[in-house]
Amino acid sequence: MLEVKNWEFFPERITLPIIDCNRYEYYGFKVPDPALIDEQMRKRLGPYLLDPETSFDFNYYRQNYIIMYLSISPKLREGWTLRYGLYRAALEIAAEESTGTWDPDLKTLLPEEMDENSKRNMKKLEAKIIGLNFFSGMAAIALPVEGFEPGNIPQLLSVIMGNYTGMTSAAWGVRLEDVDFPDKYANSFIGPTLGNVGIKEILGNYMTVGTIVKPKTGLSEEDWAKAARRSFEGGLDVVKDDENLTSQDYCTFEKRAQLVLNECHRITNLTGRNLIYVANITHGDMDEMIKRGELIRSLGGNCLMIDILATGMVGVQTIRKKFPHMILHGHRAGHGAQTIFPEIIVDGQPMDLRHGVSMKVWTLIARLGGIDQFHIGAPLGKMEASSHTVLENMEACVRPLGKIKTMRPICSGGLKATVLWDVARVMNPNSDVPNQDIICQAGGGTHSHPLGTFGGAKSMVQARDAILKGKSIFETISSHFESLLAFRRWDRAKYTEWIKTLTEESKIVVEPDMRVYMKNGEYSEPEPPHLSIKDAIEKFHALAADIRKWNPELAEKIMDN
Ligand code: CAP
Ligand code: MG
Repeated sequence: MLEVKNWEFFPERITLPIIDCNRYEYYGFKVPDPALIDEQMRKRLGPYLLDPETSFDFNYYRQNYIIMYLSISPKLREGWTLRYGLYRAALEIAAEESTGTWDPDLKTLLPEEMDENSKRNMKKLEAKIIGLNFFSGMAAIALPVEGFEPGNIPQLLSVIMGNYTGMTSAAWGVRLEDVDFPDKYANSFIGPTLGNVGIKEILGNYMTVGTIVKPKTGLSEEDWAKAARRSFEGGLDVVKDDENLTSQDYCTFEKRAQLVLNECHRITNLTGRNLIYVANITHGDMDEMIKRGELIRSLGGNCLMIDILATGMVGVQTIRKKFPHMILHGHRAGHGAQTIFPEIIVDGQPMDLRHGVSMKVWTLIARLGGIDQFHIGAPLGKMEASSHTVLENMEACVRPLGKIKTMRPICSGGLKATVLWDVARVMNPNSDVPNQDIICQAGGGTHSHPLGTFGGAKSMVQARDAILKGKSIFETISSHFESLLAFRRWDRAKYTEWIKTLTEESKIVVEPDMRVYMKNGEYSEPEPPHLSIKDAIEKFHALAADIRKWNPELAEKIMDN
């Protein structure tokens, strides 16, 4: 039997809209009533209460404090109301993450012994509870920006994802939902140096399509480079190392990089296209990471990848500083251990065990750290439970953040050509116009295509180009064999719908397109021919059975007499 102990569930779950907004207002915060605080609590935690004499101005806090928006399941003691427990937990967190500790009545130095600087600082550095919402169980805790070292992400994380996350004396579950950074603090970071705009200048102003070479482990350097070549020749803009491939004996970094970048240069010369090889320089030794970055740069590469959670932000910040002209690709492997909480149902009611850190916050951290393109999850993929979290992450890629540039969002994980129309549409929360300001990557969706890597790459590019030109799925299936096969394998429903639209007059393509993809999709050789259905069946026998099954009327006309 499921038993959930000591976890307070709050009836309301507030989800912010996908726009930059006043988070304090949208989360429904109110300055809490000081009457809720008893004398005992005031004595212990009084410094972290807002001064009731001063009127509250959110903008002042917004520009001078780092504001954490936390969901809290407070630990309650006998006789405490939920309100009291929430307020107390928030105050305990404020004390822990600023000037206090579990017994904040510190006597390290008596006031008369303390110098004027310490006295002033103690006052200035107090965190404040600026808002509570008793329906959603949330607290807005403002931490004075002076408590943070400019440009130091690990120090930032040691506070905003700090001790409080495990302080079970105050709360059982606590989740950092969002953060506001004052502009002056955000501006102390380098941020993306190319960012979304810089990447588009390299690749063009449309959806970027790419792949992760699969299988994840096992290919030799030569075979890896062969897969990369086929992917690039098929038309993909980006080919990347998988997150767990660095420099193992079976596929060393140096040899792989040399072979792949040779292919890149050859294909660029041939096609006029700019290409990106995403080289995974993740390592436990900073010197080695820098060495690998320098190798890529010396080989004419333009992109370095870091598994940001595994490596840590020291790695990201250092590489950002050392390689200002290269694209930094951020992989988020391992984020789920912090960002995903289990969904449980108690008495038919879904309950939120909110704990950890939202992916949106990690997206902001990656951006401050200097990542140019970042994995944010994908609608219709294998990783995300909801498209909404992907959109939230996208918002964090682009929301105003001082002078920090915007990051290019990467949708990846379980994608294939067949879903790109929907992905592009879902990724624009404001209208039906597809959002092409994204990178879509398909590993399995490229290399498991019935025609192999080259055909898989073609199918991705066909989808991308169709979306760009406003071409429908059915038109695309009819005019490209790679797309037809992709739908036949991965979206039977759409494929059968298409079969039903075929008539005696239809013309379709059932021959692979073997042409190397040229700049702007302009080929010198002719495209594979459009054939009548009768002729198409002769070339692609499986089509006959499909038509018999789903379009018997047509089958009767063209096959059965
Ligand atoms: C995708 C991928 C990426 C995921 C990570 C993988 O491969 O290479 O690491 O995209 O997820 O190993 O799963 P497939 P996310 O295309 O074969 O799924 O982007 O959500 O961080
Ligand atoms: Mg991967």
